[in-house]
Amino acid sequence: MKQLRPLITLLLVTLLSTLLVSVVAAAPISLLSGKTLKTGSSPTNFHGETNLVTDSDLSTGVTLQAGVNNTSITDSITYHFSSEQTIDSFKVIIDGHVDQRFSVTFNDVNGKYIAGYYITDLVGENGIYKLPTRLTGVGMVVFFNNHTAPQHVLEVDLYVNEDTPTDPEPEPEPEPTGDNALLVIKMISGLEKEFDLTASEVQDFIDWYNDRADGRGKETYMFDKDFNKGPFTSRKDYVAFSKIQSFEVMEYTK
Ligand SMILES: [Ca+2]
Repeated sequence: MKQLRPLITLLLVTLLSTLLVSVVAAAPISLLSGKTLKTGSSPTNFHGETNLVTDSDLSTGVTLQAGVNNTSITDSITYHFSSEQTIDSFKVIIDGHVDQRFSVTFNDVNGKYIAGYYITDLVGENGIYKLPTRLTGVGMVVFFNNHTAPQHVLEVDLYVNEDTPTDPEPEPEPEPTGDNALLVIKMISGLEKEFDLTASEVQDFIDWYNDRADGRGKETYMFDKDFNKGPFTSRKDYVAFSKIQSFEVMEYTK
């Protein structure tokens, strides 16, 4: 049993990650819920309307006759969108469905065929079928009974995954991320001072500046220049807060 524990832990971790991923993954948005769909013999010949297949009630539905080429037979349900849609999955729940043929066809706004699927060719889960590929530019959907006997359709729907990420909050103050940065300080006198610094040195300066702006810290900031020292052991440059007009940080990676 002892040897099993790491395996069980691994399984638990995997399960938890899967759960987390499904929670984080965007929820599909229903495109047909509550909509009124048209019933008829074809996508252009209608006999009536129904909202019994979009009422989220599994005790209500519409019976579609066996699909035939006859304008008086109701064997399909159609919905026209007023604008182009993107579809990732669909729902078809048929009373007592086992493997009877039933198709879902997607056309564009002009009625041109985009793609069509038999629900028996897709793997469904609780009546939801994921499309093999995302469909775009969909203007119309047709649910059709391809079986040789009537089928009672309880619910249909189309879904698009909400996966447009929201814009991240802009950083209140950009933090230096490059390895090195050129800090250019413009003094009130018009003089510009340039310092070639590491990211953490720039951060030190920004921290000092922000503190100083809040009335904390020293009036002057000291830069220890380790470049262009010449004959001197060190060169220090002092910058007074009250003399700074503005400063700019230009990051670069060496
Ligand atoms: Ca229903």
